[in-house]
Formats: sequence, structure tokens, C-alpha cells
Amino acid sequence: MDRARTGGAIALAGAAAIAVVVGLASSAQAATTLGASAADKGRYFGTAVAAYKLSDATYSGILDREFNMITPENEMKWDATEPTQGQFSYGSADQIVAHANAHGQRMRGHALAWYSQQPGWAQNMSGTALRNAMVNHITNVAGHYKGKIYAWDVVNEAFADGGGGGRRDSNLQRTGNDWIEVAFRTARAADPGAKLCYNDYNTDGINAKSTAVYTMVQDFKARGVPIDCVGFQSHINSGSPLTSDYQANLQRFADLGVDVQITELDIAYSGTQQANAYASVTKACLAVARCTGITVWGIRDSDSWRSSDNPLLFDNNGNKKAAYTSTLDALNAGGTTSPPPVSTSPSRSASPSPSTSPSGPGGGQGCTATTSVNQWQGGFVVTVRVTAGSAAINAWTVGLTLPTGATVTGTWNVTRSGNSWSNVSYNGHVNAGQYTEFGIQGTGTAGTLSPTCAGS
Ligand code: G2I
Repeated sequence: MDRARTGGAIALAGAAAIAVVVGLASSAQAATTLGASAADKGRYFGTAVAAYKLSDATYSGILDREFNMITPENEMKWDATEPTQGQFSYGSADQIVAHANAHGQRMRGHALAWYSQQPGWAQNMSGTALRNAMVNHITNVAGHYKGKIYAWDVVNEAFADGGGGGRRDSNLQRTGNDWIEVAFRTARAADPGAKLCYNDYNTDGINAKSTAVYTMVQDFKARGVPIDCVGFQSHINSGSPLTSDYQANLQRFADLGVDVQITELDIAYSGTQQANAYASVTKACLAVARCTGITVWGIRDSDSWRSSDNPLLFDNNGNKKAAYTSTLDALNAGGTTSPPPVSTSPSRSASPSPSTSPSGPGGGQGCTATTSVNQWQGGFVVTVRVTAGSAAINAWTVGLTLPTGATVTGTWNVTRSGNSWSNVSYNGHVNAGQYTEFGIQGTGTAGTLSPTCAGS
């Protein structure tokens, strides 16, 4: 990586972005925020958000500076979204989604089916009535947010703690062991573009509980149950410590053909021990190609569900802690030396900076595109994967022609112009050898596709 390269774009108020070419001696330049650094590695860095805190300027200031993925801490749970059966209430969750849209952040949805935080009416249900209520809930909530969610925690915390390796008892579990796969199939039908995750805690090392989840994922993949990702909450504390097999555990799940994500990270250690543990978790994610991102469970220590443990990256006043610095350093150190992304600055423009690479065309800035098709009677979803070549790219366009009779009804993570499909603001930058994905939903038959890719 000894090429000079293009510098950043400066957005002028109300005017088009102009590219400023800056010759850099080296392409390595440390990113200064968690989100930008993670994006530089083809990943995201997110946090849990409470809607009622968005009006707190310190809170939202840190949120919008540092994080490019948001999980609603409570606002998308069953008790919040369907307090009365059949009557849906999306106000607080919509507020968070609107904030994310306004600030170029993506959304993780949390959580469609869970034994906890059920509304009272569901807690009192059982059998077929509860099963039907769960399906109706997932259909409505995932449908309401269709196209707006990067990944859903479809099922949360369904396995028992301890050595038994079995399912947790709950009213949902008592509707029949297939409730989890029914939840995933229902979510896929409601929002075919969202990644569908299973999410749990105390599964952060190789143990009986994580192995039980592993066995389920293996079975789902073998039988074609739609599962795309596994979330590892990673609520680390002395009773549930960070273990040396953390990375190996992520890797064994990734090897099953699912993405893995750290979904609710907080670490109830202090000082250097906490900083080191955050760095270890970050390095583990960066070392696993299919670990697509890290989410911490809150911003300041005072925002934490267990605030007395001070388990987060910012102190009560919003100052960066040692754990913040170690996390950012680990992000910056991980992976290859690639340029800071054009797509993650707070003043991002809607389109990527024009490419004016001094190395010119053919300077190794290529990409390849591959497709996978999920076809059913009358409809399809095409997932297109854009993989950068031997150098990072900052923008891409895929050429893809669908057969006559196929009609596009929805897309995600992409902007379309006829048969040209180009990156959106947050996914133009793809590190060397890394990939990003976009989706096309349609009616008719997708057939055999021959995509081309141009990167710059
Ligand atoms: O418990 C930590 C997390 C474990 N994994 C699943 C997550 O969804 C869970 O998050 C926590 C939230 O951080 C808390 O904020 O889930 C708790 C509920 O299980 C949340 O606490 C609840 C309180 O228990 C309620 O009394 C309160 O009404 O927050 C609610 C909204 O503020």
C-alpha cells in the first residue's frame, strides 16, 4: 500500500461535495471514532439507545459522533410494541429509527420473540393462542420496519443456563419446540432483507449453553430454516468472565455459515483490566471474518442497565474512559492499513466522493460481485455480495440485469439506476478482500444472474 491516494470530501453548506486531492505518503491514517474505525475494517460499531435520552445533548452528541449502528434498548420489545393484543404502538421505536436515518446510522432490531418483557396479555397465554399471537406479532413488527433493519434479534435467550444444554422453560417454549424456527420463518416472510439472528448471553465461550445454540444453528442450516447470524451479548463480569476461547467460539459459529455479532457488550471490570478486556473482545471480532460488528449496551456508565458496575466506554459525564481508548486502538490496529472511509464522517454526503485516485483505473481497485438467490413460487430475494479486490474501494457499481418478467418490489443497501446498482452512503467503502451485501426483492423469477462489478 504505497500509493498516494485521494483525500476526503468537504461538504459545503447547500452545495455539492468537492473532492480535495491530497497526496499522502502512506495510506495509514488512524480513524478517530469507533464507528469510522470499525467501518474502515468493513464492520460497524453500535450502541443500545433509549428514545427518551435522545433529547440529552451530551448523549446524542456522543451517539452521533461515535456510533453507526443502533439497537433500541427496550422500544422494539413485545411489551412496548403490542401493549394490547392486536394494537401496535411504534412511537418510541419510530423515533429511534428516524434518528438513525437522519444520522446515517443503521438499525439492529431487538427483539421479536423473547420469554421476558412480554405484555401482560401474552404472559397469560399458552398453546395455539400464544403461538398465533407470536406469529402475528412478528409479522406486524417486522413488517412495519421492513427494509429499515439491518439485522433482527428474532429470538432472544431461548436456552437454559447451566450444564444441561437444553431450552429454557417459558410459555413460548411450551407451545412446542419448533417455536424458534417458526419465528425465523415468519420474520423472513415479513422482511426478507433483514439478517435474522439468534441472540443469547453466557454463550460467549465454548460451553454447554453455546454448544446447544451451535447445534441448533447447525440443524437450521441443514434443514434450510432461515438464520443468518448469531448474536453474542457479552455481558462480561466476574461471574461470567471473558474466557480465552472467546474468538474460537465466534469462529466455530462463523464456520457454520452465519455472521456473528457482539450485540450487548458491557464489561463489569475496572481500570486496566476493563480496558484490556474491551481490547480483547474487539480484536477477537476483527480476527473473525464474519464478525460484522460490535454493539455496546449503552453509552455512558450511567446509561447502563447495571450502572453501579461502570461497565461502558464513557463515564457519567460523557468522557472517554481508558476502555474507550483501548477499544479504538484495537480497532485501528486491526486488519490492514486502509484509508479512512469517506462514508462515515458526521458530515457525510448522500453519495460517495468522486474517485480521483492518482493510480488511475486498473490500480488494483477492482471488485467482484456474486449473487445468491432465494426463489419461491412467484417471488425472490437476490443477495448480492460485493467483494473488494487487492485494494480497498470507496465506491462500487454492480451491473445486474434481471430476466424479463421479473419485477423489483424492494431493495436495501443499494441505489438503483436501471441495471446499475451502486453503493449508498454507508457501504461504499469496502476494505481489501472484505465484502458488503445488498438485496433485491421481486416478483417473478430471478433466474441465473451474471453480475459485473466496477470499484473505484
Ligand atoms: O438485561 C440486560 C439485557 C439482556 N439481554 C436482553 C436485553 O434486552 C436486556 O436489556 C435490558 C435493558 O437494558 C433494561 O433497560 O432489559 C431489561 C428488561 O429485561 C431492561 O429493563 C427494563 C426494566 O426492567 C423495566 O422496569 C423498565 O420499565 O427497562 C424498562 C424500560 O425502562
